[in-house]
Amino acid sequence: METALKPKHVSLDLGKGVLLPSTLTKRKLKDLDSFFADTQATETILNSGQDPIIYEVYECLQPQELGHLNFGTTILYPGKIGDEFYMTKGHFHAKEASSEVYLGLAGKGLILLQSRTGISECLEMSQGEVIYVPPGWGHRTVNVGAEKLVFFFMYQADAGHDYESVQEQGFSKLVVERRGRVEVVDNPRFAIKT
Ligand code: S6P
Ligand code: ZN
Repeated sequence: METALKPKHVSLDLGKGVLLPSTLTKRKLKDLDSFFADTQATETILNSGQDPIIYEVYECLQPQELGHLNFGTTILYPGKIGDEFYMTKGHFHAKEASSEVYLGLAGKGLILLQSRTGISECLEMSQGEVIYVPPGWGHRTVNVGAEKLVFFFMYQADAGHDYESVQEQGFSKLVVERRGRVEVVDNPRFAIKT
């Protein structure tokens, strides 16, 4: 067995979700402009000169090889674009056989899960909730609360990310606010490709 990679130690602020040392990626609205259903609302915000941060990802990345695990945290800000809550882009893992674990640390959220054939699930994410994402399920997290949604994740380092299939038509469900309530509704833009 190869032992060239030394064990690592990083520190996690459980409340804030800040993981150090790590690689930080910030996703702003401009990075997600074709992901929110209300493209008009997105355009209006961007044209007004604003580009709000939607989420931040702190990652401890290993070599992209079988046997290693990537892990980190995501901090998803509260807010809406039109009536749709702030969310991550969402992805399938390029290596279909790979899985992932999420652990809620703070805030109130949902995780949308979807198979390639369009079967969908929606699970709650909050402090102490552990979600197992089995192989083959696309996943997107949504902040439905007023505070930051913070969660920890861990997945196979060779999993890869497929964003293209999600970017084109989104997930089959949208998480929106209607009459002051959180609702999970059908995405009119979505159709299973045959
Ligand atoms: C990676 C894992 C998370 C997400 C992060 C941002 O497999 O699921 O680290 O990357 O929550 O979401 P997204 O969809 O922009 O990668
Ligand atoms: Zn993932």
